[in-house]
Amino acid sequence: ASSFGIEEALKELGVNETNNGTSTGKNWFSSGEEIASYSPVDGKLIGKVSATTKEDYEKVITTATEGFKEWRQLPAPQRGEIVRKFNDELRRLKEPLGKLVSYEMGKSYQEGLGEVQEMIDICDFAVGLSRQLHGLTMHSERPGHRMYEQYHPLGVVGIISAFNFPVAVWSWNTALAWVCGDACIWKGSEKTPLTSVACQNIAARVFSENGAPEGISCLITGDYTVGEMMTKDERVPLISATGSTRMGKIVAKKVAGRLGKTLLELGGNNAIIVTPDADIKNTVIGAVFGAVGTCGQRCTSTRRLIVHEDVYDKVKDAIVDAYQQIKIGNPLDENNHVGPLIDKDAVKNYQNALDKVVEEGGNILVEGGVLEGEGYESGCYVKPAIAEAKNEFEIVQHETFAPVLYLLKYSGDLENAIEIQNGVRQGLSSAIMTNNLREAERFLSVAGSDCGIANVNIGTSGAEIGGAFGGEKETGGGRESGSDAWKIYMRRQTNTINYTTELPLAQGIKFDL
Ligand code: UN1
Repeated sequence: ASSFGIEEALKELGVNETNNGTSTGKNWFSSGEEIASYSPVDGKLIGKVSATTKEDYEKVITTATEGFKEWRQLPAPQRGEIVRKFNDELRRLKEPLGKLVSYEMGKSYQEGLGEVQEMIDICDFAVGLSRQLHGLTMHSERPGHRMYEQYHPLGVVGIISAFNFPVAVWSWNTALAWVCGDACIWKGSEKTPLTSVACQNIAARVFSENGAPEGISCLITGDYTVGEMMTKDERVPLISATGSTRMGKIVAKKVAGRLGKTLLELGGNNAIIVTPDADIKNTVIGAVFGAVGTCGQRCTSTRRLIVHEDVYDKVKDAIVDAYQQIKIGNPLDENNHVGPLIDKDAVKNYQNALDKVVEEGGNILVEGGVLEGEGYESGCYVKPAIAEAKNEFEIVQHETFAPVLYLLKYSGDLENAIEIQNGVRQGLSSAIMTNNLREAERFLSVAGSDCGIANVNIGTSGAEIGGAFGGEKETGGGRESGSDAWKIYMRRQTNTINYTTELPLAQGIKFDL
């Protein structure tokens, strides 16, 4: 891997033997057992981190809570200025960080860079936002009264993120939460601990150089038991969690039990509808990138292609043909389109899905399989596969985090396609390929897609940061990133001020003493 500059990248990012959870400023050390990070690219050990113990966590939450009290006093535009400086560092370190993402997670280097670009973009967004944390003013029903609302910082935000976007999802949350005046505690995935350490190093350096209080950016490391320390902790008013629906249900219950807030970003089962009026060339690009990009491990990955019978064979042939061009291999090599799955468990899930779809009566169109031999030593490289299937198959109803695409046929009216598209428990992303305005508008209408994201003539993945990101149903209902997603990181307060010498009651109530 050294030929791709990994060693240099690690060095530049300050990732070394002793990579421990820290808080901004002080160089703390987690003291729990060691977690080793192996690259799915070549199976080699990249480094180790220590897990956060209960005692470590207590230190982190206390410092974050104290730090918050100071941070919230800093005017929001000044907090924005520190985020701007953090972003300067991201721009400077884009290549090494993108490389580490690629090496530790396995996505292509291009996608690693793209992920860091999302961090840069959300920070830019947050800097502007730091001057736009607006509330409304209302007209009071009483004379001589003024009524308005304001947004105050919320407190300590707990962020639980997944391996597949090991850095961007953190920044979607932190960049906004920081300008909103919150302190953040991040538990990244135990499958990608070193990218977390790299990000935390950058944040810690920028925060302490700019005189920010200790504890505004904290990193805790370990498995779900470490996440639980936050979900059950009343000192953490908001938990933002990205991951499986199974995880989300556990987190939601725990946090709701103490009436805390959650922002949940869970599984998807995203489909593209291809109508008789679709542009086939663009459909192929959108569908293939959506299905095989990031080796099918985006929550927005295209899992289902719902194709009208009139164009079914044409679309099928074009997609199958495109799959023959896909190059699978070391994701740091820019000639390859698809890298490895994250680990061998993911490979098992992938194989299980392919077995299952055949068992249920599906027809394999593009054969899958685990690659072996030179360059594939990690055992995590698989062939993207396509199966003709039915929407009601259990495996099709399930999100398999792997490059398995299900081809589904519809006939007659678009309504039938929309019914199939909505006929799953998840509701994250969706798309339609059509040049027919009526079809496009019906897909976006109240009777159309039930997802949080609905696109026309682009695929299901690769959302821009400017929009609110998230989905309905079992996807969890949360929205993060752009639009007004910032509001969840603040508490809203309604203020009514009486500047008269009387005290009139609302609703005209008389109360004479
Ligand atoms: C995720 O997979 O958790 O829309 C996030 C996309 C990316 C983000 C995916 N911008 O595909």
